[in-house]
Amino acid sequence: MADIVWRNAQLATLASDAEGLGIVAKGAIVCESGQIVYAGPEADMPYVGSARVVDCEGRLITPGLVDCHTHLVYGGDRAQEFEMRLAGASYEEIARAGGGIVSSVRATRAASEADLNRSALRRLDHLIAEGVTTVEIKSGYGLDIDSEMKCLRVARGLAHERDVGIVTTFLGAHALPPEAQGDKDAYIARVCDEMMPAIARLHLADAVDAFCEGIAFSIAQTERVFQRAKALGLPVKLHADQLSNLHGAALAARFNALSADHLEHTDEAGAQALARAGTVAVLLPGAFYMLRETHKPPVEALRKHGAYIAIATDSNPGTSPLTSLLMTMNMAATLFRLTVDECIAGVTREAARALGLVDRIGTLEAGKQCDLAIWDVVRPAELVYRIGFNPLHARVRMGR
Ligand code: DI6
Ligand code: FE
Repeated sequence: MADIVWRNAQLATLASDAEGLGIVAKGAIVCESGQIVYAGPEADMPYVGSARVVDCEGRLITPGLVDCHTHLVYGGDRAQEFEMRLAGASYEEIARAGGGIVSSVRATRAASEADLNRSALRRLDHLIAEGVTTVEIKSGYGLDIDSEMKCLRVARGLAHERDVGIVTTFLGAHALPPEAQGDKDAYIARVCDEMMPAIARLHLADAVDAFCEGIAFSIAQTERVFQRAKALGLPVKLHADQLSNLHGAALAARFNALSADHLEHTDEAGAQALARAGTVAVLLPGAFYMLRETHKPPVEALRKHGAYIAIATDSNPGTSPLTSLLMTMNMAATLFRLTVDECIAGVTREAARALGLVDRIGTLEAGKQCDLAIWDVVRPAELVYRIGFNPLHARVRMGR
């Protein structure tokens, strides 16, 4: 028996077989036990008996938003480093001088689980206030086994305090911790042989990520991480080609990664490899903006080869202190020239795909979890066009 119905709404269903956003001008959604059982024209709605009926008064309903790439759990902040960057220092210079990611590692190690929970909740609440119903959260500011586990436990724990889906990713291969004294290979061995198996055993991570970059880890080191993840049955994803083209996108495709993220320096062959593998290209305009990067991801090539494109906040203390997916859509449109449809698909269906969850969330279709964002807008473009304005009317997760 249906328990709740939203009627008199404009739907952006994002249904895979539909054109563009899959708009239904006068639509209804029927929910039963937290699942969508009908999403389509109100005129064709099935009999709903005594279900509660909500009149949406013409508002737009999209799938609940999905932020598929964040580093939400960390200690401290990097406002001081931001000031140094404003004074002329580059991100790479700061990283090489022992600042950057490593300064967040010090603060994260020093923080208690309660501290980390409190600071992450404040950021999570900003996302939720804009209609986000699922968030991916990476570790990667602990970089030793206890601190990485601490961050993953905090991330998982957020789902008990807020009505939100949390997906966790182990990013032990994010940076070299100070105690490794420059020995990247030895550290990667610890990531693969100690940290990852222990984290897998406790089911603390749903996937494994790495930062493949000159200032981080090489292609060969990333391959070792990926091979171990595959052996443990964990899907992989990659921070690829953000600052230079190490051909990380092609590597991610070779391992059938869920996603390859950043991609500012990816070439056409990399874009084609992603498309062929079905690996989602996750664009992160917040980091592009914050670093005043000028080399853009190969959007035309991704389109030409038919790659899936998602966008995410990359919320992190260094390169993207951003907790707004609405702002991220605006940035993706203005900076990368994504269309409105690409932006909205990028924070719903394609972001769900990047998490391996597109069979459960990300569209308004029968059989999907009933996660909705109901917006006080007339045109879907308004979600992308405004800057710093939140038109969310209501947020529904699992039918509530
Ligand atoms: N790429 C990024 O943009 C973040 N991590 C990564 O691998 C930056 C993380 C930081 O600077 O704290
Ligand atoms: Fe990131």
